[in-house]
Amino acid sequence: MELFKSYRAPKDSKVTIGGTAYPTDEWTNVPSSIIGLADRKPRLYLDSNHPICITRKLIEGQFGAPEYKNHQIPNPVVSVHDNFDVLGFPPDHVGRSRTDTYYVNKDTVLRTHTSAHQAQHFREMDSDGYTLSADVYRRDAIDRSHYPVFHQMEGARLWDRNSVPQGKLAEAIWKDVEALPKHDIKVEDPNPTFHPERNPLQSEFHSPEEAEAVAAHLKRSLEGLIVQVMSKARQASIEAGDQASSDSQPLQVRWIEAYFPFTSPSWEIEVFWQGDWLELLGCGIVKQDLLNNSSCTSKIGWAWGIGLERIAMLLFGIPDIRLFWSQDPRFLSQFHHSRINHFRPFSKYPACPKDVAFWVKHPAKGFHENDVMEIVRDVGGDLIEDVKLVDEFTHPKTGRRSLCYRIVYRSLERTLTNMEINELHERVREKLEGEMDVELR
Ligand code: FA5
Ligand code: MG
Repeated sequence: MELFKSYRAPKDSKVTIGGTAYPTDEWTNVPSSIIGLADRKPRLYLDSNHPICITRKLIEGQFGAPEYKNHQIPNPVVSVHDNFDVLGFPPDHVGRSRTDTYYVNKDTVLRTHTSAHQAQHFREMDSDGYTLSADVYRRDAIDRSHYPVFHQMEGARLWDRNSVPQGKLAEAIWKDVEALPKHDIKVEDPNPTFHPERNPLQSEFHSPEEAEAVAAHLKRSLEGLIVQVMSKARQASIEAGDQASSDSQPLQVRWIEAYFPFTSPSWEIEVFWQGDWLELLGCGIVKQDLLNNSSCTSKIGWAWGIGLERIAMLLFGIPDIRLFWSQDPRFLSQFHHSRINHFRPFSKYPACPKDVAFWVKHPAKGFHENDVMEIVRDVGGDLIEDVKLVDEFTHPKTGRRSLCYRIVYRSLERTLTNMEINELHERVREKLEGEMDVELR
């Protein structure tokens, strides 16, 4: 894997993504490394022998015709309006900040989620439901399950009040719930379907019975998917002769309450994986305002957004999200369309942790951890496995804050030399000092 080159578009210039040139301005913060990934062909989710594509097709199989239409949307450049405004993100929502989102310019971003296409698809929908898959972009933490470019699939299912006799909507939805396949895994779900403060019913628009029915359909549909994923993953690990994992405890799955500006109530599903809870998806009952503004006034329904890498990691036993971008034949040659098999690690090369500590010079000016992440990623690219805050203190006299980050360098493909790690680390240090308001210690 090639090292990311650090580059920021100069003001009054243009940036080209997918062959289209966009004017830049003081909002622009898309580095060329990210544009390189956006332009990679074939796109991972359209490359039939790639685990991301195999995963997409598996999920599409669970949410397929005729009930659902399956779409893919290759161009990642969307308006701020579609990514945030239409979905009801408040003006001060953190998701909008330049520390979290890649801006092409003031009005245009690399989509941060597939929900950016919801309103348009509601407007144009000619089936009961749809899925749409795409690459999405976020300035985010760096670890085994987070990457600045990843893939999501959005799903939605609506019911039309006008297609059933008055007052019979909940009953009609329950009929559809009953028609879904049943399963026997235990899913922890300790919370009520809605809660007045934590997870409100849209009582202005939906009766409790209607919301219960939609929620039941949403949860049963997604649990069906998880059961399918778990059984395929298990079978793959048995075929690989991985006795430890095939004998092991059943995967633990739980529902937790969540918040999204465009659904209420909302939830997330987590599974216990590699010793920790891993979030797979977010979902909820679509805000009626959004439907009303998208020519769906008489409809009610649910939506979800799944992280495809997270599902693929479970399915194929892939331990590190960076692997999906590997061009190494030892990775790519292991996967074949419509086959779920367990990943055979080619080798675990040694990790090299290095710390960097600094004073934040003017805390009031705003310090954001994602800027640290971006600088580290810019210098080290896929040679960075993990970045974590390991120490933090405030000087008792001066009141200054000191932070220490541990950067774990590790290649997925070879052993790194001390010299090259030292060189990378030195460049990280220089860039932190040059570009952020910090003083190295
Ligand atoms: C969303 O993006 C919502 N749009 C999901 C949604 C859709 C909610 C429709 C309601 C209705 P969230 O930020 O939680 O939610 O991301 C969804 C999933 O993307 C996560 O559960 C996770 O599986 C995956 N994900 C998020 N960030 C990353 C990342 N940096 N790397 C890899 N996967 C990620
Ligand atoms: Mg989430």
